[in-house]
Amino acid sequence: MNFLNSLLKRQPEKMKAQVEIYTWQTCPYCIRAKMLLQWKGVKYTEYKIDGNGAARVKMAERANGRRTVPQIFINNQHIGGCDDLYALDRQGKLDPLLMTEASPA
Ligand SMILES: N[C@@H](CCC(=O)N[C@@H](CS)C(=O)NCC(=O)O)C(=O)O
Repeated sequence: MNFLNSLLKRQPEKMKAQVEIYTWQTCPYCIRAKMLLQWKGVKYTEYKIDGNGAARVKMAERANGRRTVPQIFINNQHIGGCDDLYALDRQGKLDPLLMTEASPA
């Protein structure tokens, strides 16, 4: 497994950030975002907010007014949606964020 991970440039043991994602179950962008997190071996907290208007309002308050799903947070920092997550990854900025442990509250 370690050999495979190094071949695939995966470092799941280093993914220490606290990751949260707001989703709808059948939303393709949500599925795509979770696929990237799972591929990297990230543990995340998923808030399934299908049909829950109050939860969506709460999400939008945390997400600078953005109401689409998914909305993703790393160590309480708003990352944005699926496209934003993949863009960060392309720029090589996602792994360092995911490897940063949340500072104690
Ligand atoms: N560019 C966004 C697209 C997200 C998006 O369009 N999500 C849809 C669900 S699959 C949504 O929230 N639609 C509800 C709306 O636009 O109000 C992303 O990458 O996250």
